[in-house]
This record gives sequence, C-alpha cells and structure tokens, in this order.
Amino acid sequence: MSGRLALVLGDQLSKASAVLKAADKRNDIVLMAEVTEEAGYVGHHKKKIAFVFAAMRHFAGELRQEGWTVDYVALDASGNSGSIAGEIERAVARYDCHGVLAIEPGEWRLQQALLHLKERLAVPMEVLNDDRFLCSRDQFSRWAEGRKQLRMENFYREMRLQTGLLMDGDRPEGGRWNYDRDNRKPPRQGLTSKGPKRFPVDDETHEVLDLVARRFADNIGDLRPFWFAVTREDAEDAFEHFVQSSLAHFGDYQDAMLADDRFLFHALISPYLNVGLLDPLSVCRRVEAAYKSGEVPLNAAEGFIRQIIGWREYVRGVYWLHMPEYRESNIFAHDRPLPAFYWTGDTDMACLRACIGQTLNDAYAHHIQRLMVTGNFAMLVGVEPKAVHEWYLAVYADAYEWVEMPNTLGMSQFADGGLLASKPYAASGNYINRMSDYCASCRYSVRQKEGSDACPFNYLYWDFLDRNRDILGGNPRLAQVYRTWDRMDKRRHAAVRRDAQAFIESLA
Ligand code: FAD
Ligand code: DLZ
Ligand code: SF4
Repeated sequence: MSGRLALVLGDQLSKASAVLKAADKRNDIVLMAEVTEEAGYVGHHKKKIAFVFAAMRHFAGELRQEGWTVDYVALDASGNSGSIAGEIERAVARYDCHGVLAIEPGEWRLQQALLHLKERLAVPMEVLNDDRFLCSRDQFSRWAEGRKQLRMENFYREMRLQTGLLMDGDRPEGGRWNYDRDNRKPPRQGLTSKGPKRFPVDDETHEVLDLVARRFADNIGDLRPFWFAVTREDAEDAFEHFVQSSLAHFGDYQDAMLADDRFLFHALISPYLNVGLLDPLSVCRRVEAAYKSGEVPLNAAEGFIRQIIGWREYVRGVYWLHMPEYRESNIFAHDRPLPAFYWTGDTDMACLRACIGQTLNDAYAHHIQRLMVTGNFAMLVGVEPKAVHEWYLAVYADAYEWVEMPNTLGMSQFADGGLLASKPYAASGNYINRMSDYCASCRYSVRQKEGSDACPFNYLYWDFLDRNRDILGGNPRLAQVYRTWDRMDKRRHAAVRRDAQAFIESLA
C-alpha cells in the first residue's frame, strides 16, 4: 500500500495550501484532474476554462519540479470518469492509497459530492479548512451568531483588528475606518490607465487553448487573445504592475466606467486570487506598504484592502452560512428570462452593449459594470435571480459560487431581501451617465424621462420601486426616494408604468 492521495482542485493552486502542508512529499500522491463535470456545471466562458486548465497544468509542473509525485488526469485522458469524485475513487484504487486528503471545496455543490464520496470510500478522507481565507467558516458563524442584521462594515472592522492592516494600535489609520465617500469620482476627460499586465502564451498554454477550442467550441466568449497570467510568478508580476501603475488612482476612480478604457485602475487579480496564485493577505500587506512608503494615498490603500479583507471574506461567510437555501432567494418573485442580448451584447443600450461586449471578449468586467449596469438592469426588468446568477457564474474568469452568488443574489439583485445589502443597488440613467461616457454614444437620450427615445433605465427605475413598494416601502434608506415618487403627478406615474411595460414586453 502506498501513501495517501492529496487532492488539489483547480482553484486550490497554492503551494502553502493546507493539503500540501499536511501531505508528505515522499509518500503521498497529488491528484489533479480536468473533468467534464467541473468544466460543464454552467456553460463557462472559453477563457475561464482555458485559464483554469492552464494554471492547473503549470502548477502540476512546478510541484513535480519540487519533488512531488503528481498524477495529472487531463480532460482527454482515457478512462477519465468526468467527475472529481470519480477521479478520487479511480486514483485510490490505482495507487492502493490508505487515505485521502482534501481541502473544503469552494462550492456547496462539490462539497456535497465529496461528502457522499466519503460515505462510500473504503479509506478515510480528511477534509481540511481552507486557510487561504482570513476568516474560517466557523469563525464567521460565531461572528454572525445572535446578530439581528449582518453588515459588512462591522465585519470589516473586526478583520482590520485581526490582521492589524492599516491600524494604529486599535485605531484606524488616518482616524476613519472607511474612505468610500472619497472614492466616487466620475471619470474626467482624458483619463487613461496603463491597464493590466498581459502575458505571452507559452507552449503549455497553447495546448490548452487548442483543447478548449476543440472541446468547448460552442461555449460563449472569445478564447483569443489570451493574456492571463497562469503561474504564481506571473500573477505576482501582474499585481506589482497594478501597484505601481494603477493603485494610486484605484480609490478615486473605483466606480468610473469608460468605453475605451475597460479596466481603468482596477487590479484584475480576482482570477488569480480565487485559484490560489495570489495570497490575499500578502497582497494587502504589499498595498499597506505602498501607503506607508508614500507611493499611494490612504483612500486608495484602504479602498483596496476593504475589498479583500472586507467584501471578499464577508460574501464567503454569507454563502456558507446560508447555503443551500440561499440559491432560492427571490424576494421580488421575479420570473422573467434573461434577455438574449446578455449572450451577444446585441442591444441599442450603449452601456449594456459595452459591458456585455467586454465581458464576452475578456471574461472580465469591473465591479460597477457588474453591479450598476448588467445587474441593475436585470433587477429593474424582473429577471429570475437564478438565471442572473447562472450568467455571472458562467461569464467571468473569476467566478466561483462562494463569491459570485452572494454578489449576484444579494448585492446586485437584492433577492435575499437585505441579508447582504441594506438597500437595492437600483439606479436610473442619471447614475450611469455621471459615472461613465457610455450615454454619449447611445441611441437613447439619458435626459429624456419618457417616450420611445428616453433612456430605459429612467422609467424602469421608478417602475421597479413602484411595483415593489410593499417590500421596499418601509426601508428607511429609500424613504426620500419614495417621497420623490409621491410628489410626481398621476400623469407621470402612468407614463412610467406604460413605458416600462412596453419596454419589458419588447424584451420577450
Ligand atoms: P478590483 O476592483 O481591483 O478589486 C480588488 C479585489 O477586491 C478583487 O480582485 C476582488 O478579489 C476583491 N473584491 C472587490 N469587490 C469584491 C466583492 N464585491 N466581493 C468579493 N471580492 C471583491 N468577484 C469575484 O471574485 N468573483 C465573482 O464571481 C464575482 N461576481 C460578482 C458578481 C456581481 C453581480 C458583482 C456585483 C460583483 C461580483 N464580484 C465577483 C466582485 C467584483 O466585481 C470582482 O471581484 C472584481 O470586479 C474583480 O476585478 P478586479 O480584480 O479588477 O477587482
Ligand atoms: C472552474 C473549474 C473548471 C472549469 N474545471 C476544473 C477541473 O477540471 N478540475 C478541477 O479540479 N477544478 C476545475 N475548476 C474549479 C472547480 O470548479 C472548483 O474547484 C469548484 O467549483 C470549487 O470551488
Ligand atoms: Fe445606458 Fe441609458 Fe446611458 Fe443609453 S442613455 S448608455 S441606456 S444609461
């Protein structure tokens, strides 16, 4: 009998992972497997599959170089069972292993599959805590216990205290915990960024691109050009490039959107963080150091660190606290299908065309594009939250359910009724116009409020609030908005309802 089998999933590509720390290089065998079940549980963007497979193959190569025995089952390998559980069973038999080591998977779906496997496997299976996160699932449950309402800001302060990031003893650096109000500058004329670092494709990645082109020809999205980092070294290089070229402006223009500058000052590191090529805490320490050495202002450093130790950890906590019920969230009982143009970008609305277009090109859109354009629109027109969730899970290279689902169902659709966010992120065309340059090239007029040339967001916004008043009317954060609606005359109300109904029907 040989050693144990150490499972490394496609989003666990970290040398310091719990499983590699617990495994014994001399006796244990690392199992990595490309399987149709993981590649097919939603119709992933071609670039997402290529990124995960290429990063997995490079990681396996690095482990071998460091002396690990790695059994890498490629997608086309003969006998590939098509599932992670199936591959564990086959490998245990192949090597006559006396145990299996794994890390808790990031998605409930796969956790269930591993739990079922554990029951039928003849050898013991140990599932370890994923210590790449700063807050374990148990710690989050303890934090949430007894609280009437969960709010990210309270959680974030605890994480600041726990990590000591941007802390001056037990006080926040600069006297404030949160500099968000400084981080909402509209894009000024002539604003340009250097964009993310792009990497050439090596032979190994070429093979993956050929595989994806062949096996996933009908999946959405452009496979090429492919320029993601697929090794830890390159991912670190991409992050350092961000620190030096964009971080200083990250805070100021975090919410801005430009048609010709898709990435602005965003880091584009979520695909790397989520598969384990970058370590969240190290990234935050580097940003803190950049602030301390005067390279970047406090609002940029704090804004960035909050996304990682605040939002990223918080949404994961909410996901595990509420799964599996969370996926059924649908407080507004929305039931419309996702408009077909979400898969093509073929719409007259310039903002949606730009955000969906770049999503199909790059498997990337930044937070405000996801939240205030595609997400906002889907909520206003009443798309079934599950359909919205499946779209986000498929189209972004960084999408894994633990982070995507709460962001989609909770933050962007408010489908959980306020578990995650204190009010819906609903906005009219005015917001999009202030924060972007999309409206200038749109067939609709953002200034018109009604009629066939009016920006659809303008009447859809009011119609959404009006038709959901029984659910939202008591929300103190919306009191002023409802007062404004009530001050409008009956004719305007009728026009809003008429235009919204006609527009929504035209989508079908
Ligand atoms: P930056 O803007 O440069 O931010 C830096 C990092 O902060 C990100 O890399 C990310 O790790 C973290 N971060 C920022 N905002 C969030 C957030 N709200 N939740 C969690 N982490 C955050 N992020 C994912 O990683 N995967 C997803 O599947 C995902 N789905 C989303 C769906 C919707 C509807 C919305 C509104 C947001 C979603 N996000 C998701 C959050 C956010 O949009 C992305 O993390 C961000 O756009 C990634 O790009 P970046 O690396 O350039 O981020
Ligand atoms: C996303 C993804 C894809 C496309 N393919 C694989 C795969 O073939 N093998 C694998 O181990 N992991 C893959 N992944 C990542 C998994 O889907 C991820 O580990 C689970 O969703 C848990 O977060
Ligand atoms: Fe979008 Fe309305 Fe502006 Fe057109 S006018 S780009 S639909 S916000």
